[in-house]
Amino acid sequence: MNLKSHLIFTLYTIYGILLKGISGQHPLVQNVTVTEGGTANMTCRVEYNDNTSLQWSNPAQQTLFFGDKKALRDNRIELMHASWSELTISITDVTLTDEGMYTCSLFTMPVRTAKAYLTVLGVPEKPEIDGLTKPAMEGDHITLTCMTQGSKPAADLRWFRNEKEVKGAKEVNASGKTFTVRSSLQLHVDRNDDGVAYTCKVDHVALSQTPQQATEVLEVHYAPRVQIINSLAVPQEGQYLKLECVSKGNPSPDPVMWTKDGGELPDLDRMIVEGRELTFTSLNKTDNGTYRCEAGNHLGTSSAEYVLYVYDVPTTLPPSTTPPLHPIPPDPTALLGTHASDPTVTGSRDPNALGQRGTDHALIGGVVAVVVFVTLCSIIVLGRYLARHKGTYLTNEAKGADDAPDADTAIINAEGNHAHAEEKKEYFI
Ligand SMILES: *[C@@H]1O[C@H](CO)[C@@H](O)[C@H](O)[C@H]1NC(C)=O
Ligand SMILES: *[C@@H]1O[C@H](CO)[C@@H](O)[C@H](O)[C@H]1NC(C)=O
Ligand SMILES: *[C@@H]1O[C@H](CO)[C@@H](O)[C@H](O)[C@H]1NC(C)=O
Ligand SMILES: *[C@@H]1O[C@H](CO)[C@@H](O)[C@H](O)[C@H]1NC(C)=O
Ligand SMILES: *[C@@H]1O[C@H](CO)[C@@H](O)[C@H](O)[C@H]1NC(C)=O
Ligand SMILES: CC(=O)N[C@H]1CO[C@H](CO)[C@@H](O)[C@@H]1O
Repeated sequence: MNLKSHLIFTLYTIYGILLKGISGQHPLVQNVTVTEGGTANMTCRVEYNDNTSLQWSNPAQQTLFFGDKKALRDNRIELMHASWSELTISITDVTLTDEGMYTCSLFTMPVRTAKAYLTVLGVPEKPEIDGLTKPAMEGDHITLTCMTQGSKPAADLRWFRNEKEVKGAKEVNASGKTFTVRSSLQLHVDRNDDGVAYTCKVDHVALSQTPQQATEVLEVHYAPRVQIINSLAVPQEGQYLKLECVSKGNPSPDPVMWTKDGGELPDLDRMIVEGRELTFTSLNKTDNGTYRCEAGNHLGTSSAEYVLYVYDVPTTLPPSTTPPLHPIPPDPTALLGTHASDPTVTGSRDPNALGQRGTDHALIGGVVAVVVFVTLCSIIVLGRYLARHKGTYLTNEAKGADDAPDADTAIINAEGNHAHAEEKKEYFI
């Protein structure tokens, strides 16, 4: 090591000691955040100290502690640690008024200070939900309002409909140092809201573990809705049939009422009404008709109808060749059933139940009838069309006819194209 480098090294060492001395003689503090009611530890440190005293003072410039000596009479403020290098005090049961800039001073010449800001978080109060009418009526418009006071900074409110978050409208209102937060939720009440829980949760830094929340369960009153459930898809003579009148309403509907074709039930020996059920112990052809059940509460009455047609037991039937006048598409369950009549012609309201042998005749007859009917219609339509256009049809064939496979389609195409038809009229007349 030569002289020059030795000199530089020595200079750096002296410079370093000087720097350390200056910075070490400076108090160091940190900002503190504490929840209302909690304890705040205010620490002031100094790295190098020639036994100079440290002091903490509050935002009002009152001295709290001078070294280990208490200066302000306040039971909440205590000394935690006092040494030449550190002065720590604690403030218990912190209130919002304790918030502010605290100063640590080191009494050198001149005095050096450091400032620490004490932030006090306001804990939001338990939220309250307002605006609920109990019970609510179906169709009502109601506004639920959730409110929490005392939060600092302003809390966030979130709404949940049965655990699923829904959006509310938030409004923040400052009151003193804290905030009053409101969130409202507009509902158009419907029967699906009956029994639904609406929860308002408070989100806030001061509530990291246990969020505050309030829950209200909606009770919705609505008029009943009635439906009849039948135990047989294709009721046959002699069978047992149960009709159940399923009604849902709130308040729960009064006992249901059964009628047949607008009058009383005719045969109470075989037709047994028990609660919501009407049972036929043994169906008879005379039982066919329209059965109606009615249920109501103070909000209204509703009814449902069931048309019963009692089919013959298939094997005992003479064959029938009369095709149905208005065939009704078969109940899908009828296809799965084992009963013998053809499901394509036997609807649940079809008054002409057919035996196995009658089916073939009916099918053939039906096909022939359809073919004849279609042919007749074609002729009539074609005839009318030709007559209207007085023979000019041959020279001005309808556009739609060009690519049609047959006359029927051609007519349908041409008829379906009204604009063309109008054009043609102008030409021909
Ligand atoms: C304050 O300091 C004391 C003693 O060091 C410690 O027990 C306590 O947990 C501290 N409180 C906070 C809020 O830091
Ligand atoms: C600080 O004070 C203590 C006694 O309280 C004394 O022993 C010590 O030498 C002093 N230090 C300085 C650097 O003055
Ligand atoms: C302490 O808080 C004050 C006031 O809020 C702020 O100006 C300062 O930057 C903060 N200091 C630190 C180290 O966070
Ligand atoms: C605070 O709330 C009151 C009603 O509670 C309202 O009249 C007032 O306008 C609100 N103030 C602000 C600043 O929103
Ligand atoms: C159906 O009722 C009529 C008249 O009540 C009765 O004569 C007939 O035997 C009954 N049929 C069956 C299958 O019970
Ligand atoms: C009461 C009622 O609707 N009776 C009908 C039962 O079915 C026959 C046809 O088989 C009808 O003629 C009845 O009117």
